[in-house]
Amino acid sequence: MNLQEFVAKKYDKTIAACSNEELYCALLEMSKEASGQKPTNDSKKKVYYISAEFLIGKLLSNNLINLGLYDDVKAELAEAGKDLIEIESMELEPSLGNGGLGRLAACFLDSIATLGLNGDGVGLNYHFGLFKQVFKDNQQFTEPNEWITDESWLTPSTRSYQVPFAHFDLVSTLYDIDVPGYKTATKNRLRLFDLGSVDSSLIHDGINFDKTNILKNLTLFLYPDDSDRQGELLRIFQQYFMVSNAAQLLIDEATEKGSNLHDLADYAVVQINDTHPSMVIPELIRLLTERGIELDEAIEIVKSMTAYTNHTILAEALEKWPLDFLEEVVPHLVPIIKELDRRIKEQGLADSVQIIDESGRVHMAHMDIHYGYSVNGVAALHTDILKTSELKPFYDLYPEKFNNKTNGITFRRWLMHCNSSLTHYLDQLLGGDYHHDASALEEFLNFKDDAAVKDKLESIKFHNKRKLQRFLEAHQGVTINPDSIFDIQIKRLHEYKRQQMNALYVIHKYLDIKAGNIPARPLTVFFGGKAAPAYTIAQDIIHLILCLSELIAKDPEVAPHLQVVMVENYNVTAASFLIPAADISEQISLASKEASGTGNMKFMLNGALTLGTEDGANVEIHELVGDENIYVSGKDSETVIDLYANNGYVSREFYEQDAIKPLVDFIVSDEVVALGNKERLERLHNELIVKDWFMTLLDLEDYIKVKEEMLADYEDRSSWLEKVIVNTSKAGFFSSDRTIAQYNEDIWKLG
Ligand code: 26Q
Repeated sequence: MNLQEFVAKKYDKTIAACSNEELYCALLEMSKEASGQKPTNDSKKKVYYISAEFLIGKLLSNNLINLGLYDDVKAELAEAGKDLIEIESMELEPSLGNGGLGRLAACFLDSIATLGLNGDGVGLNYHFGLFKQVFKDNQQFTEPNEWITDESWLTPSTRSYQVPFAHFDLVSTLYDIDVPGYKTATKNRLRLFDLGSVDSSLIHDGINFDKTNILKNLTLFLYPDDSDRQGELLRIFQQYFMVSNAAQLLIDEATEKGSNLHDLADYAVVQINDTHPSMVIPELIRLLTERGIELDEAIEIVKSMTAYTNHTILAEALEKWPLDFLEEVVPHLVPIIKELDRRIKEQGLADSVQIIDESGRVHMAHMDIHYGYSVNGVAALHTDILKTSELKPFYDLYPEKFNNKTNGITFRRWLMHCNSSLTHYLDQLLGGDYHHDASALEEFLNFKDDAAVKDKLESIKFHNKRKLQRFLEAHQGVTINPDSIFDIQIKRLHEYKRQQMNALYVIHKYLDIKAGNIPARPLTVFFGGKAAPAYTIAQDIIHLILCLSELIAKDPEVAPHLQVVMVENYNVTAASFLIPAADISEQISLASKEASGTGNMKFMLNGALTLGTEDGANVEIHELVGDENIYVSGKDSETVIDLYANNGYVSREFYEQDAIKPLVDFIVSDEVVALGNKERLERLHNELIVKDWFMTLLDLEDYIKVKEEMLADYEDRSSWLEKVIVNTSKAGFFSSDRTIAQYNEDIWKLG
């Protein structure tokens, strides 16, 4: 059935007579019907990708692309004078993730489905997801993001489980979201568990709510990635609810297929996405013993079917739950966790590898490593650091468990959907092989000296800048200059990601222009990202960026040459407009701290050049494109790790240097303070001078130098575009299809 027939049946109207909202609902229903007709994969063994986050983004266009309906629908709409982009803007974005880890899970589902593997995502259906960010008085405020509407991608299922807690049992409901692979015969699913009694009237003043009323609050919100100790009990409730449901689901599905539970590992493998789902290990052991399996055997079964992915080396992000908390929420897991710990203690191993430490805290990652069969990092450098430093004692014990799986991104969303102009052009030049086999993009290298191709790439980039211009006008009423260089840093606000270093560059540029050095071409510096509400310094960095943005916009001497835009409520939708428009991709984390990064891969694919440190997957980008086609600055990870080990970094020594002091002091200058909150600016200023834990001032001078070189190089358009071609050609390695093929080959071993 084509769209016209579908609309005639649903509304008794022509496409032209429908509102955009009606067309959105019709397309949603049409896609759900099309994926509903596909069978699920029924092969014996299945992977359960359990994750607290799935940052899936809007689904309409991607599902249409994957179902092979996109081009026809677009043509039908165009014929009726309708625009798919406008219809798509009716869809609300589910914000079921904080950032990289959640977005990775979404890319992985697309690739698992596209490769025809048997696997589902399992998580929670947060009614309001992550908070919505709004700016007022140059500061961040938070509001609930209501994304679930009457017509949605969620399909209620009849599955339901009883989940025991200390003082009550809860009964879950389950919603499925279909994940159609790219032109595949079968479909996969995202299974989101929920609780019927959740009640949004609990929310007051922004995103505050009664943290104690579990029956009403359990799946209201996703926790922001922060170090806020408040609400930890609720997080344990959420995590256990998620994993108990997942464990019961996988046992049921395996049993339905004929498992006698002794052979459960032949039917199911669990990928534990960071430590948030780690309680699945004791929960599976509990459920197996409850079903008559001896403890020793249950432990062995679970050991052979659980695999753990580490996404961070920041010590403060590694979860350690106090035993008291677990006693309060899930007392029935505590004896199992203690037994798992006892078996390790019995071996007389070092303190550093114990599950329960001397303060009675349960180290979730340690439990995963001892009682799972695989531990992986998410980029080559990250896995090396895990082996040689952060998890070294574990690597010494179990070298065979450790493996690297460099992250990837789905090209369906991050090229074909967000950059249709470039996609069509690549199709013309290379044919469509790369849609299925990303390594075929290398053929694009043949055009690196072709002037006509470079002209076309220039015009595609300009077109994408215009699209971003329209989006930002509509989204937050900001006007940008599409003839300027677009320099973009979009990611969660975190000190280690060093948005503050980029802000110090902006100050440098501002002062330089004030001193009469007019740049060859205007520069627009974009930032986007949310700061966890409890993360004060991250809020202060946003405040500085917003103040600089206002200061520059109001200065007629500087505004024609420099603009700073902080995109409000940065999310997957905003990313899909920003990335295709970028010239410069800012990836400037302190070396050793960014496990991988995945935005870096999206920018490279879409023809932006990386300005980065030797960190995470930047290292692999560097290796692939070569020195000529990337801009690297800053100290390397070995130097940084040594500095930490020897307490060798003293930020004040750098602050005192002539080139740095005026930039840092500008944060508390009269002109900035006049636009902002003195307390915030002074706190940030002081932090940089007396602490600067992530060594901003160490790398600042080199960063400014390399960025200036990069801007100068931009003026040689032919040579710049040659670098662009190399970057896009080499991006094939970062397809999540490759990553998932490796997970399957080395870890899951699905038939
Ligand atoms: C922990 C405790 C309490 C509340 C929240 C959290 C929490 C929530 C989310 C801790 C961490 C996260 C998310 C981490 C994350 O997104 N890590 C990123 O994972 C990407 C995919 O592997 C990498 O590319 C990034 O480098 C890494 O930062």
